[in-house]
Amino acid sequence: MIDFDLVIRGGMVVTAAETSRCDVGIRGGKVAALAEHLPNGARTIDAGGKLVLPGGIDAHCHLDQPRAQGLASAGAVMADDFSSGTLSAAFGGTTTIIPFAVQHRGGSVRAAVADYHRRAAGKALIDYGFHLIVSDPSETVLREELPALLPAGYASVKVYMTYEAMRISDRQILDVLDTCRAHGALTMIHAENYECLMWLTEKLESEGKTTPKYHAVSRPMPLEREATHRAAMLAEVAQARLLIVHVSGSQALDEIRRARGRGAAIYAETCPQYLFLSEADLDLPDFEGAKCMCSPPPRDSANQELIWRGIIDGSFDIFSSDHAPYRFDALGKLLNGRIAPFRKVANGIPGLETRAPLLFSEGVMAGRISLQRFVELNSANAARLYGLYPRKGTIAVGSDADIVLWDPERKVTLTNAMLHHNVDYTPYEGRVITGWPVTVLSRGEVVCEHGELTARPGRGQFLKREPLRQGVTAWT
Ligand code: DUC
Ligand code: ZN
Ligand code: ZN
Repeated sequence: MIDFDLVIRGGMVVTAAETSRCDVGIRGGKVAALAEHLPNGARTIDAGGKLVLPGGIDAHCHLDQPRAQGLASAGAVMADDFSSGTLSAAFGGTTTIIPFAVQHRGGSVRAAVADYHRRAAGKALIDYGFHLIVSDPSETVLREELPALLPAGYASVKVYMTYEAMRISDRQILDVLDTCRAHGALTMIHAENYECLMWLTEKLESEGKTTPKYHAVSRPMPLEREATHRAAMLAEVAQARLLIVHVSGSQALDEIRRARGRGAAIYAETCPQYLFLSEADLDLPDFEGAKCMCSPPPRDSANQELIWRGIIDGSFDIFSSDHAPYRFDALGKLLNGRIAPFRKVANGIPGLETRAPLLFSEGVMAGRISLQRFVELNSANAARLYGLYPRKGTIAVGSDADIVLWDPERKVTLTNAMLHHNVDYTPYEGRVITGWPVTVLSRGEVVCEHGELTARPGRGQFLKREPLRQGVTAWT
């Protein structure tokens, strides 16, 4: 007879493959048994009426990145570190995060990784990995640092086509793609045409059009479309896999579909802001529009519908928050005052805790997507693409017991007061959603339950992520 530390009894267990009513037995932090009826464990949780889901994976979020100019932050301070960020993620049903270790120009990637380990250690409540942001792909980075880091647990690299201090040239993107391909790592790209958006920004400024709503005007869909097309072309030339992050609308998605039609291994991510916010939100009075400023910007309702279509039809692989925690205060969005031109306002919105509940409510409960598709987008695909599967992203014997008991009927009015991040607003204030994570387990330990923190902050572990097997270049 197996002794279980914990048994989850009588819930509806959902994975990306199937839904079945069964008990889950947990031992040593791992799923040890799945069966119609298991004996009680040291503790037994009644999951009657609940969904038993794999913990969410937020594969794109920013935490504790230092202040710097020429970035999305425009010099503002990030309000969330690994304590508040992982607390907030957990209360929203997310049990793994993959934020970034950022190489600044002239700096070393290895040193950036060491720095972010220090930032996370002793603070994270849940498990975490790091993507590498490469802003300076020097010979040392390409020939020494990345070849050492990519196989050592950091199997993904993000590059930028925009932001003065981050962007790299097409030729440099090819170098990164080629290096990632050689080591089975995935390249991620921020696709917006920098020259074009700067030209538009300067033109708008010369006309005195500088309020937050013009942020969207300065970054229209065609410049995201062009950059997406160019990024896909570069991946085809390098014969490498590429993930386009934060896709905001139909024209970029069309480019991705076209590239896939040619056989290119292009993956796509979108975020809640492109489903639930629009450019009209940037025009809120009293500079409140700055709260919804992110890049690429939210689009119109027609694009929201087309992003939903991509969620429904399988075009999107990943659903992330792009959590970028800037408060609506003098160190955050208001760093340069309430009359600051949009280019001096930090880009990004908070969303670690609301990401999965929003997708569940408006996706599953609104009848747009199945539970299987929800699990794919919420966790399984991120685990597969970023080298964590099947340790994370599913409920199977041998997997980490990262499990969320989800009440599908619970009605919740989102307010910033109920959230656990350190940002002083949520763009979703007052939105009523259906379904909420009530009990969250990380490696078999209940970390929060019915709104209470039940585990020790700092227990989160660094996750070494596996590169893709050599020779496998296409779809997972
Ligand atoms: N855009 C980014 O590229 N990063 C962080 C937030 C944002 O809006
Ligand atoms: Zn980005
Ligand atoms: Zn981002």
